[in-house]
Order: sequence, then C-alpha cells, then structure tokens
Amino acid sequence: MAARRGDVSGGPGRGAGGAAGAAGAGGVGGVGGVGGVDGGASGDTGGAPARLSLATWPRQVPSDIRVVHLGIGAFHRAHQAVYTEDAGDGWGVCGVSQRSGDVVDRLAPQDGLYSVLVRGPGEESARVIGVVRRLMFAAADPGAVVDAIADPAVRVVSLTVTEKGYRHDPATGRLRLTDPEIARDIAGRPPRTVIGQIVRGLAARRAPVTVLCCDNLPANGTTVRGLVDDFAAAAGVRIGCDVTFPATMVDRITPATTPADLTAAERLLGVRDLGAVVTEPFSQWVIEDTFAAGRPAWDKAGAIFTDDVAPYESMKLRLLNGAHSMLAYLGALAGFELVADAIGPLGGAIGRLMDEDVTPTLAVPRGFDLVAYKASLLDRFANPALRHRTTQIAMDGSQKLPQRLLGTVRDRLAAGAEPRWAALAVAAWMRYVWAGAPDGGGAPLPLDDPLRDRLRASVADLTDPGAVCAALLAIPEIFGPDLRESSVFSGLVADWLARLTRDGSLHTTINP
Ligand code: CS2
Repeated sequence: MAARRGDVSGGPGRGAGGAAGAAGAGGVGGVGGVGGVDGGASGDTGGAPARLSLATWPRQVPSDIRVVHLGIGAFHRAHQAVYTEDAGDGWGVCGVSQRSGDVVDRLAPQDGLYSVLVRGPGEESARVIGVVRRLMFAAADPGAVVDAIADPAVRVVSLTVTEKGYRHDPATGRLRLTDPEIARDIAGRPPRTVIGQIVRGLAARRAPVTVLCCDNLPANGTTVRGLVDDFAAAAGVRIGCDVTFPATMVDRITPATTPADLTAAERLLGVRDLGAVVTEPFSQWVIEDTFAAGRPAWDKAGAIFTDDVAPYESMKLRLLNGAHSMLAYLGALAGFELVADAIGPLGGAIGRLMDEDVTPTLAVPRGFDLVAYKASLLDRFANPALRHRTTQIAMDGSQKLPQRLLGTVRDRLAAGAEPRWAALAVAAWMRYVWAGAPDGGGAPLPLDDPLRDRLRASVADLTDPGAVCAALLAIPEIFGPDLRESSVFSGLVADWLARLTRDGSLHTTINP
C-alpha cells in the first residue's frame, strides 16, 4: 500500500476549504469538561510528535456555528463534515457527543481538527478537516445542547446517532413512550435523549430550522418528524418555529478507528491526531432539498439533491446494508473477523440476495445503472485496506433487521415469491444470537443490542432450531405479527436455521 504524503491537504501554513475567518482555540471546547487525552498537544512533548491543532496545523476555519450535529462519531466526521468542508462556504459545526465524552476529549485539545484517512486497494491518503468549531458532551450539560439547538444563528440540526439512538420501535417507527429515558425527558428533566433534546430546542426557538437525519432509517426525515411529534404530544410541548425534515441517503463505509489507524495518521501527517477516522474512497449523499433556513453548498461538494430520496434509500438500505448484515452474521459465525475476508467465500450468497430477493423490490431511479451499483458494492466490501469487523456490523441487529431485510421479505411475500436469501440472513442473525460463538467454538461473539437481555432470555433454554425460530419471530418490535404468522417465511427461516446449526455457516452458504 503506497502512502502518499502529497495527498495530505491543507498542510501547515496552507489554508483549506476557503472558509470564513480564523477561529481561535477558544471556539472549540464548548461545555462539558474538556480534558486532554494524552496530556495535550504542542509544547513540550518529551520527544513525541506534537498534537494536531491550529498551532501545529495553521489553516482557515469557519467562524460561525450554523450546524448543530448530534452524534459526532466517526461516520459524521468521515461523511457530512467532509461535504461541509468541501462546500467551503463558512458553515461551522457544533458537534455533540451523546454517549461518551471521549470524542470531545480527543477533538477539543486539537481545536476541533482531525484527519480523514481514505483507504482503497493500494492507496492511502489523509486530509485535515476543520469545520468542527465547538464540542459538547450532552450528558455533562444537557441544557447547553437545548440552547445550541435554540440558537437562531443555527440553521441545520443534523443527526447521526445510530438506529438505537432514536428510541423508537423499529417495526412501527413510533417513539417508545415507555422507554424510561424518554419517559423522564417527557416528564421535564433537562433532556438526555436525542428526540427530547430536539423537541425542547425547537420549542425554545422562533427562527426556522432544518432537522436533517443522516442515519440508516427508512424514510428517515418523515420518521424523525413522527418521533418529534410523538414526543411533543406526550410532553404537551408546542413547536412554534418552521421546521423541515428532509429525507437523506448517506453512504460511506467507516469502520471504528483502531490504535493502528492513529499511528498511520501520525505517519501521514507528522503530528499526532487522536481524532482520526478511516474510511473508503467512495462517498455518496442524496438529500431532499427542503431546507427551511438555507444549507451549506453541499451540492458543490458532490451531494445529490432530489425531490425523491426513496428509491436511493431503498437501494442502499436493502442492497448495501442488507448485504452487510448478512455478511456480518454469516461471516462472524464462520470465524471471519473482517468483511473483506468473508466476502470471498460468502459472496455468492450475497449476490443472490441482491439479485433474486432485493432487485425485484426496487424502483430504480431513471438512468441508474443497478448492475454496476451492485458490482461496486461487492468491490467495496472486498476492499482489503479497510479492516471492517463483522462483529461491528453485527451490533444492534434488532434495530437494523427491519429496514435492511424485512422490507425485502414483505415485498417478496406480497408478490407470492419466496425470499430465500433474506431468510438465510435472518436465520444467521438468529444463530448468532442463540449460539453466541462461532461454528466449532472460539471466542464468544458479542451480542451488543438494546434488546440483548430479551433476546438472550427468549432462547436461553432452547435446544431445537424450530423453537428458537418461533421464539425470536415472536418479538413484535422486530418482526410484527404479519411475519410471525407467515408460514412461508417462518418455514424458510426455520429450515435455514436448522442447516446452519447442523452444518455450520460456511458449508450451508457455499452449498445452499
Ligand atoms: C454498516 C453501516 O455498521 C453497519 O451496520 O452496515 O454502518 C455501513 O457501513 C454504512 O451504512 C455504509 O454507508
């Protein structure tokens, strides 16, 4: 893999992005107790490289905060923040971390700067992104998040909080009013849930604003609007400002950053960057152009604006994410740590999921080359330079299955067809939940899921695949009554689960 130092953009002394004004370090830090991770950046580092910051990497940065982004994790930093940087029209971002102060601790001492490492087969490059101008840890000061959303200078409130961050019921798309955190936020404490923060912030503002969901939810704009309405109705809150909820389709594979990635960033940059993210060359963003109060020139940065995001969204959720989840469960069971290693032996079944089950359900945008798109997905999964762990994608299956696989299942059943490959993917998820370890033994497979305790309890004493299938299909938040009662679907899943149990994932998938 050739590291190309020349690809590093905006090196010390060079401006990047053409944004307005230079913010001092005081612009970043915000609320929430910011502390250095490794004792700070430049200055006396005892021989270690200095830390990335505006002092070590002088560059132009936006002076105004016009975006509040909830969920400043790796995906936002590798995707929307890069588009905002490339738009180059001075929109600064206040990044809010919901679940942990770690990202704030990493970015604040760096004046919000971090690098994006792009890895493709045989290529690696890094660039520094500077649009994040303020950082907050929501749990440390929930009131400050509400104030930031209410700030009239803010025009867009965007979100990447993962599926489970919405605390909704994935089968119905409605807010879980019985969720204890939601219930406490409705009762009026300073809000700790994302939907609570948005509703309280919107209720406190008059100026128009756009709420932009950038998570892999079906009809994500409409879904989040519904959750906001559910919360506001239950809390008796009136929202008086104009607010729009455009739909989006977001796509860029961004595995969790590892210590080795931080070392690679340091090698490429010449300074230490504890906020680096690693991603692939491909990036796509399709957005419904219904903004209430303007937006960055994301179109200049390559985003596609359209009246109808739905066809793009279904293609992406059902083809990319559906295949990803299938690869994650089958691959982890077969003992593959990485997606790039699993795709070789399991790629045949993935291709059949795409071609036989998903493709007939899609309404393809005019002029779109679906064959090339599917081939490109297989290439992206095979990217040997991205170390994307199967168990990372396997997380939160209860929140992901409905939009990734069960929509395909429903559409095929309605057409009188048998969704064989989608059923294999669902059976692989069941086997993953039930077995808890790869075929033939080995280190336990992590079951990281908001419904973990219920999932575990429902299969704990079962020894028969048919009983496991029935027990898991009975979880209404995931499957709904229609799928539980479909003898075609339950028969397919039970059959696959019996074979996965008897023959293992690799043998079953290769000899379907
Ligand atoms: C993945 C996604 O972790 C997962 O569940 O399927 O994060 C996927 O990498 C992105 O949606 C790609 O755009």
